[in-house]
Amino acid sequence: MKIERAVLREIPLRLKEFFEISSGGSQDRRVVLLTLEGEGLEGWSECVAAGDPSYAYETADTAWHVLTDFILPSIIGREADGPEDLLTPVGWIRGHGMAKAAVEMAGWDMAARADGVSLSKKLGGTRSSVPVGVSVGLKPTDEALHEQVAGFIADGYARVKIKIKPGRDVDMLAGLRTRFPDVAFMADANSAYTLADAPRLREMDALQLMMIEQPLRYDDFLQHARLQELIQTSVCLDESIKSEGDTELALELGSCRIINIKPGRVGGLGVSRRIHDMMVAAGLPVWCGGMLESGVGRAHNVALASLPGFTLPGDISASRRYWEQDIVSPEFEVADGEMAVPTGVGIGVEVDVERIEALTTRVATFG
Ligand code: OSB
Ligand code: MG
Repeated sequence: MKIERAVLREIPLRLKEFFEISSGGSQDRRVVLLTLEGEGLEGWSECVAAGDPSYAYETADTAWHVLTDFILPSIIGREADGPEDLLTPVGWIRGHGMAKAAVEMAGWDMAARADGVSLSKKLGGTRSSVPVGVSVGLKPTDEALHEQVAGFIADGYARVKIKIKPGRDVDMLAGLRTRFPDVAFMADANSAYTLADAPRLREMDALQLMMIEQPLRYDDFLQHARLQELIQTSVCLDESIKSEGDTELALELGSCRIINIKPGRVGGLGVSRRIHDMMVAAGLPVWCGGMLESGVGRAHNVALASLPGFTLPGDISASRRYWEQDIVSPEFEVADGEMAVPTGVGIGVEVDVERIEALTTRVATFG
């Protein structure tokens, strides 16, 4: 495959409501979209870096910088072996996986279109619909939380993830468990605890949570392994897993029993698939996380989640959970806890280019 032209755009997209997690929050998303063109084909992707470095060190601005100053100028006009090989000329760049993933993922969309197949099929997906859950941000009161959770249960989500932090944890979760005895709940701490909190985290064992996600430091493996020995609830790693090497380390140490795979966080769909394969070989489940994506990033996530090892519901919610109006059509919907995997070529949804152009706050073109 050969990239003849690349267009990077940023658009503001306002979430329906403020989304708060222990490490920060946002309502106004800065969505960075990449279009690659070549050989009569195009490919779309979304860079998932947030506006601030609270979840990861990358931001919309660092990704813009690394993409426009280093990556995009280096990949134009070269014959590449496939999506992952697109990044070979910039193999010297350390980190910046979200910026790199944008290129690789647009490359996968292009490669699927070149073959005339869906991205799901191109990746080896085996499911025509995937189980999906919803992630609920921190709320100031239990009343507000219960009301939102009740709404999502009515929408049919297969599990509900609750953001927690010290002071909004065991009692809050116990209240939910009492009110909704049969709902599949899990908790996500976004690194809000230390190993000294193990006794508190162990109290959650009584609440039948599917897992607790990233309780300890964003870059820690050893302490997570120690915690996993002290609690019954499965630990799931999110922030800590940025590569295959991290996965190997987590498996070797026993830092978790589940991994939340986000293609942006690990540097692309190729790495995502290999982490999936490693986990399947270890007999452990994975699921696809989310970064409050627009429909473009969501399409990639749904395709990835159609691989056989993604047995747990993903953070892949309906477009209308996030946006008044998505930038793809048809919008993504949830029915009976499942989301249909698009069957059209490539990402399988139509990108609303006109609306994107009208919203664009900055653009950079290469080639
Ligand atoms: O920790 O999984 C997380 C959103 C932004 C940053 C980090 C996380 C999240 C979510 C939302 O939990 C998942 C989604 O619905 O996209
Ligand atoms: Mg998380």
